[in-house]
Amino acid sequence: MRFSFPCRFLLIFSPLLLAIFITSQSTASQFIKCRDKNGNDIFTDDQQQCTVNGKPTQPAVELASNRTAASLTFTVSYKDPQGLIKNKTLYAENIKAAGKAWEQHLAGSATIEILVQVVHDNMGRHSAHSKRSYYVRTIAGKRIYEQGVAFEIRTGIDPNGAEPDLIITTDRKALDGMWLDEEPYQRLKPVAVGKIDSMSVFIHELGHALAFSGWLNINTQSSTENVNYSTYDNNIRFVNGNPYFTGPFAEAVYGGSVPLAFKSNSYAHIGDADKHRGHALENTIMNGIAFYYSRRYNITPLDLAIMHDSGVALNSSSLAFIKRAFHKNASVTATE
Ligand SMILES: [Ca+2]
Ligand SMILES: [Zn+2]
Repeated sequence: MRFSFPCRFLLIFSPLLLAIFITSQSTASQFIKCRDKNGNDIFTDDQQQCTVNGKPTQPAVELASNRTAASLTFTVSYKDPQGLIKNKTLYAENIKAAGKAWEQHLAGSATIEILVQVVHDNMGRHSAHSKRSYYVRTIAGKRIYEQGVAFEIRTGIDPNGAEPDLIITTDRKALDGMWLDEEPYQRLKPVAVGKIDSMSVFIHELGHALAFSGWLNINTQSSTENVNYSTYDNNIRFVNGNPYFTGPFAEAVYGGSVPLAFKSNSYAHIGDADKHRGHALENTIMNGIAFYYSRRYNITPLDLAIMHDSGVALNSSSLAFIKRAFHKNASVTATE
């Protein structure tokens, strides 16, 4: 691992570093799976269809994931009026390769439409989110929503048709700071000095669209409306004002509640730069501590455990991979 600058400098002053760590949020749509008045399972954004005589019908049984290896197709389109992405074919190939990196851990099948938009604020920022999120259940008055990309993969349902499922946002400075891998499936070429590895960026960003996203206000420790929560939010507890991920698989891998970013980044990241430098958390693809120049990051069991706890459908071999990483004292009885 090599740094161009002392890492503290990078962390605080490099917009490229901060860039990847900022995530935008999906829309909490009102799509609901319910039973209609004839008792048929339907999937609708029309609340009336889920109401009989003014009372909500019973929610339908949730669709189970089959745990076999996922079969995913990714399409990439661009909104880049100034033509700042020079090699669109290679850029798309990198995004698809990042999708495949997740695919090997997932179960289900879907075609995911990705829109890359280049904005002109020049913040040196990559971000990504599912365009929509879908209702899954209500727990103790909290309405829980799943990221749209995870929903489509898990269920095979495509409720939003031609609309993009996943939005990646970038800008000129972010593009300049990224080294685009010419062989993204192999990931063997040396990453340019002073640049951030494209595959690490895209795998990280797709992780936000799959699970690492939500609507918590870190100060009030609840969602803005105090009603809508993501499946990720639903696993978060605060201790002395700091957010921790408390899903059973994540805790089993880490050996306790997993600290999330607080000061250095959005809480949709693992670890905080203030406290977890040099820590194992720093190696996760979803870490909020630092992405160092010229370094490749990979999906770790902790990243996957958080995905699993957030309801993303992982396949059997990925679950086995997580379990092999369980802390030696961990005992998990949570359902898979
Ligand atoms: Ca779709
Ligand atoms: Zn991020």
